[in-house]
Amino acid sequence: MYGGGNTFEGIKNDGLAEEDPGKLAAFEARIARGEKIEPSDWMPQLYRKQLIRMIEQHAHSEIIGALPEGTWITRAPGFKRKLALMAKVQDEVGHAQLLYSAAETLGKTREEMIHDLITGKSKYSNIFNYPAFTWADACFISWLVDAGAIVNQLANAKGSYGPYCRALERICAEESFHLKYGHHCVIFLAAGTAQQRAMFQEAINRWWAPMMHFFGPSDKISAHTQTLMKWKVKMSTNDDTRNQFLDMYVPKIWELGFTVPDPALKKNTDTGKWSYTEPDWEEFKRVINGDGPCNKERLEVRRVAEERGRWVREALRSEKMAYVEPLA
Ligand code: BYC
Repeated sequence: MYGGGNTFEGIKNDGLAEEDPGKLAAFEARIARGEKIEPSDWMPQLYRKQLIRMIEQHAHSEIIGALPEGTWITRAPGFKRKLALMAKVQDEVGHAQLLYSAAETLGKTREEMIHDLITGKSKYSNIFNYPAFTWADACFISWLVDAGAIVNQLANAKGSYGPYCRALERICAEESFHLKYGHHCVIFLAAGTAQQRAMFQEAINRWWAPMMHFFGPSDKISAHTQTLMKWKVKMSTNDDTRNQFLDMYVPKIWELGFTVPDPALKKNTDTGKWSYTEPDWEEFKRVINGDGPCNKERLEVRRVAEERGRWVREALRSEKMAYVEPLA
């Protein structure tokens, strides 16, 4: 099992003994009936901490996830692609705002969350710590990383915490446009020259391992799955979500004539489950703990943005703002 990570000095999935047994039973009965838990409702401390950890990490992933694709806005091939990519990146940052607001309902301020991100205390998705070298890498993110995110988010939108579920519903609606955009970009490369096809194949080869890691460690070693599924925060285990992604997207990759860099990858028709080479969980741990190819660069961009934006935040908070005359 993982040590519990950096947030809250490591969340241990116990401590329920300190909760009022009657309140805990009533809370769990509500979840079993499929009711939504709202911010002012009673909830166990562990549920609150786990939700803050997960929603905050999700928000950070959106805001950091805007960076690898964002670097391609100025170099996107053609005006239409530039416009679409700019809108997509803007959406991703908007998703972070929705998620930060959902996490704030649980009592952690946005300032604390941003502080924990830029000081490396909080995690964010492994996959955004890899460089997008080519336009095909940006296309891989728009199609397949977004696809993976949708599989996860559609399931969790049916979960138990109202503000997170409502944010996920809105996010999924926008993500479905991103998916269409990403797929269109990939079809264009697939139907293009040998060089364009080779470029996308290289992108698959580079991104496959991080993509397999994206769904989280295997169920055998996942630290939080059991607790989160019991309380319907997570609606599918890491392995099941990974399997659903493989089921939906590997056939589409193969249909386009591309290959996946895993000789062991195949669907077992009797069980409906995919077999694959076990991902390298040591590499995953290194990357999520700050030692991936781009971790330092990604956090530095956010740190500088935070510093440069300080005057705007201060100006907005300033009392003088109240006296600005509206434009006629
Ligand atoms: N990356 O017990 P486990 C997007 C950590 S953005 C980094 O299985 P859990 C997009 C985990 O936090 C959407 N860390 O954890 C944006 C834990 O460490 P701590 C991204 C990971 O929570 C822009 C430890 O490993 N989606 O798509 O039960 C442009 C043990 O793991 C990862 C979300 O954020 C990872 N991949 O399950 C384009 C979804 N996986 O906290 C696209 C929301 C695990 O104890 N999150 N860890 O230190 C989730 O659904 C769940 O948190 C996870 C992990 C399935 C990711």
